[in-house]
Amino acid sequence: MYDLMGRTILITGASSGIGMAMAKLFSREGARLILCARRMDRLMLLAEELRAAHGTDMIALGLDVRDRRQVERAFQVELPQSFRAIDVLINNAGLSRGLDPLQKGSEDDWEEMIQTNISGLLHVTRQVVPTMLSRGRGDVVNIGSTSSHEVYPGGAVYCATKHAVDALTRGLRMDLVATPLRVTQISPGMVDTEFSLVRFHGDHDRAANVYAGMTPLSPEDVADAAMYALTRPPHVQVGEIVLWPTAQAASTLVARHQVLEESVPPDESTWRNFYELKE
Ligand code: NDP
Ligand code: 8X3
Repeated sequence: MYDLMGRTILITGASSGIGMAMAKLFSREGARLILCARRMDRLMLLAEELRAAHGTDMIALGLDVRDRRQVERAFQVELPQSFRAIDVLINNAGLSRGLDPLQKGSEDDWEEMIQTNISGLLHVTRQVVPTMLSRGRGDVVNIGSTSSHEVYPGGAVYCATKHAVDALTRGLRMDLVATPLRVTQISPGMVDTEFSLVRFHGDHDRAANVYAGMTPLSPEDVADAAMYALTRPPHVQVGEIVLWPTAQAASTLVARHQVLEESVPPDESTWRNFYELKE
């Protein structure tokens, strides 16, 4: 049986959504955790909760993955020796900003997505993978998206960053092929987290519309997929797990309950509506 007991798992973006659900699941399975995000207050609360529930050995690391110097300092100076033997790196920190057509898009939004979803993933990976190589073991799990493979109107830059995550995942797997390290991508469709709230810069109504009339994935569903990949025997490398909500068949095809058609006028935040009830 290959389990997570005693394995040291670093999760970026552990203060919310998918990263937080992974922290809870892995803690229950006996892992040691390094929780990273910018919002330290949230990480401290989570750490307190998991210590009380499972006695988890963990550390919270305030980290903006976009800042290369900060990431280097965190791993080379701040991280205590007892947490430096990282067994699993979960590159989860990421975001979308805006849903404007490219010709009207905000360059600040683009920069934030590119720096977080691509550069941030690279900065952390560059620090952690060499330490895995020196120990001859390790798993890297990148959180991609169905947007790693598809595009949708208004999502060009976000989708480009997730296509980049796919390229980086496959490239890293090639670069590590002669080593015991494994590289996996988990690619979910719509997941009910703070993702849409962040995309719409805190507009709750617009964010709620994204998931109206359908059942999205939960962050726990995504954590469960990562758990599957991480608990395969060492000779099995899960390349990618693509997870769709049952009511979603493509980035642009979502089945919603009829009620949405009457109550919510379609706008750019609900363009993915497919106004037919599933049989
Ligand atoms: P949330 O907004 O709930 O969580 C995002 C996490 O990323 C937060 O913990 C946030 O922490 C962290 N984060 C954002 N920017 C930075 C940064 N610069 N430095 C460090 N941490 C950062 O969204 P999700 O849980 O949904 O998103 C997690 C991942 O899943 C993302 O990569 C996203 O692209 C991907 N994804 C999401 C889907 C969805 O529909 N929700 C579907 C497919 C993929 P903090 O703000 O405290 O720094
Ligand atoms: C997030 C999935 O389709 O909302 O990566 O962009 S989607």
